[in-house]
Amino acid sequence: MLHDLRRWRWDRWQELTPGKKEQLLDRWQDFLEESERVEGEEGVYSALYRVVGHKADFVWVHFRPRVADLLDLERAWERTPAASLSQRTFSYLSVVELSRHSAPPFPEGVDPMTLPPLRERLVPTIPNYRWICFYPMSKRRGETVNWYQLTGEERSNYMRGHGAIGRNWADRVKQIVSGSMGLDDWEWGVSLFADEPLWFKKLVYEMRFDPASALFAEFGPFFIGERLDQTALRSWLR
Ligand code: 76R
Repeated sequence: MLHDLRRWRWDRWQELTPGKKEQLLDRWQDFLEESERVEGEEGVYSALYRVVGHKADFVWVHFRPRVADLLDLERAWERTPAASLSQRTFSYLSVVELSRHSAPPFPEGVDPMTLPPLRERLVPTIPNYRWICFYPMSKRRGETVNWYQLTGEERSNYMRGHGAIGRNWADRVKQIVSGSMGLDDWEWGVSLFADEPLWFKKLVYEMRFDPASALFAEFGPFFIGERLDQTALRSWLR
């Protein structure tokens, strides 16, 4: 999973002739269509969101089966005219995973890819919601508390509380859990999807009081974006 956050050079965009703008938009729409999904290929999904605030103007969220696929995709994007008007401000690499603390625990010795509900979590599509909230996080290794010195059972107990809050929100907010130890600067990427951005605020507030977060969570920068399909992309740039 790659979160690719970019700033858009509105100043340079304004300077383009209408013809050049059209050409750039057509190519961008094609790229969006080609990367969103590939017929018959599992695990190949992308989505584009416009991002609020100074940290970025838009984010690409890409799911691909292999890291090399992400590299190819980055180069393919760089060959589009839109790429030269965009500058990367942040990116994040992580891998979609089944938490060992999922409920119910998945059966030992069974390939999770053979069980539909687990397979769905491991090879997710992009949830069909209007808004995304993305931030990276780690579990604390502090002077007094250290997540990595707890037993598996203690960690599972903490995560049960987390899961209970999460499940109360599951009809409104969908989380894709992705791990990034050894891949990027934090330990997880948190990708939340919902139709109302205020729900992110309410959910994350509630979780701040839950011991799994209150005692152990450390957070990176937060990004909030609104989905851009091909039509919305066009009107956003108009
Ligand atoms: O019960 C289950 O099968 C899934 C329960 C579940 C797990 C195991 C779950 C549900 N999460 C799990 C794991 Mn989550 N989650 C976060 C954050 O801001 C904060 O305080 C923390 C950031 C949010 C907002 C959130 C939301 N979750 C994890 C893990 C991995 C831990 C590990 O493996 O050690 C992290 C880092 C993490 C962080 N969580 C849910 C949600 C929501 C909304 C749900 C329920 C909805 C859903 O399943 O999509």
